[in-house]
Amino acid sequence: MLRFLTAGESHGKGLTAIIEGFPSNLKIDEGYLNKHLARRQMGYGRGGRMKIETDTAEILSGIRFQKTMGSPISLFIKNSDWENWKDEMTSGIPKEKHDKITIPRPGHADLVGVSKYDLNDIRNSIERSSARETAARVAVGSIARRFLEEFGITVGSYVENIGGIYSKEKYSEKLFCETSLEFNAWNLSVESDKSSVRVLDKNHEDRIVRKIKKAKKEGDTLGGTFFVVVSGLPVGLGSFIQYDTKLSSAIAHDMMSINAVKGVEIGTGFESANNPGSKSHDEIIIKNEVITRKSNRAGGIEGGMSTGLPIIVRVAMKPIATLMSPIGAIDLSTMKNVTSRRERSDFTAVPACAVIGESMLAWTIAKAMLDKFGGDSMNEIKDNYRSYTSKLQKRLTKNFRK
Ligand code: EPS
Repeated sequence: MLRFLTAGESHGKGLTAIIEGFPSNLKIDEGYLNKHLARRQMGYGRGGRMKIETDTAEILSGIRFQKTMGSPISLFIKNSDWENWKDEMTSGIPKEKHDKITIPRPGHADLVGVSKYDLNDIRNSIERSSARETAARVAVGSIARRFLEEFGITVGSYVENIGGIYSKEKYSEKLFCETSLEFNAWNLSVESDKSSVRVLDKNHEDRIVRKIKKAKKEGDTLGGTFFVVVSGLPVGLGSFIQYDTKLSSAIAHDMMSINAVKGVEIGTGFESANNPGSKSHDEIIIKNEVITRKSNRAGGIEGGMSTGLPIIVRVAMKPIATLMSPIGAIDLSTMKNVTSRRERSDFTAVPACAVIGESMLAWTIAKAMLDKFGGDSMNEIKDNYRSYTSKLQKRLTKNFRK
């Protein structure tokens, strides 16, 4: 069983992750993790924190001579900002007296957090609920991504809209027509990595940057939507047997676990709810002697299982809850109406969220791969994978021959 835990506060010493269940002999090094950590830090519209941090993962255990050993992998990402927070965040007794935070930000974990955990300072709720934790997830997801590469499976993303600004090009329509087995999802990221807001065309980028500049001036924040795609999959990851074995439920679960994510859609999801069946489903065809589909509106999932075509996930992120022009809240120390507190934050983090989405999708798929082809070493898993995939269509033909 593949699993991970993270620990760490936004302004504490750093973030830790422990991952268990990866097979032995997977090639990986810190450089690979750091490349993806740097991608998470990019994006026009981020706040001051990203200028302080250069996220790098230190491998503490589980990897020797750039190969996994099968033992738990532990990682550490230092918070450079800790230097400025040593007293405020000490686990001991602080030297100075600190003011408590008493005004919760609407839309953040502040109010429910202090209520639930019986806390007397909102700082204690802010720290762990901060999206800083997603740096650890990207490091974890990068190991999953490296594992998937061994099977020709790649993950990529691009931003569809920020603050309601969409491209004039209909990239998603092209995606839903994409049925080539050679399609490589990472190429989406090769393109979107070139853009300061992870979009696929310059005109779109310019319009979004203008919109973010306006939001900054007004002290406001912006959300948006992005696509995460994974390609090169075998047929039959996940299963239709139980509610919690469907790959689609695992994807929705893992995507919804990302801070500020409020919606997830697979394939043409909500649009298909408006269309008749004849315009929603993908005709089954045989192309170059291989069973495939004429289109991919299902977004690579039928019956909760992978069809082998790219899995297409669309994710909605709400605007960041910390506003420079605050909205109404209450002060818990007086129980009076006030405007909410300012705290350093991002104006938009949709581009970063797309990279986090890639990392979580890589994790979901790696887990499903290990469920299906599980073994203790890479060689064992590769043998299982080859034995299943090489005979799949032959078995189908034999089973149904009249
Ligand atoms: C983040 C670090 C945080 C925020 C952001 C994400 O740093 P700080 O709170 O010191 O500015 O920039 O977190 C949030 C938007 C949030 O609401 O918690 C990071 O490393 O991604």
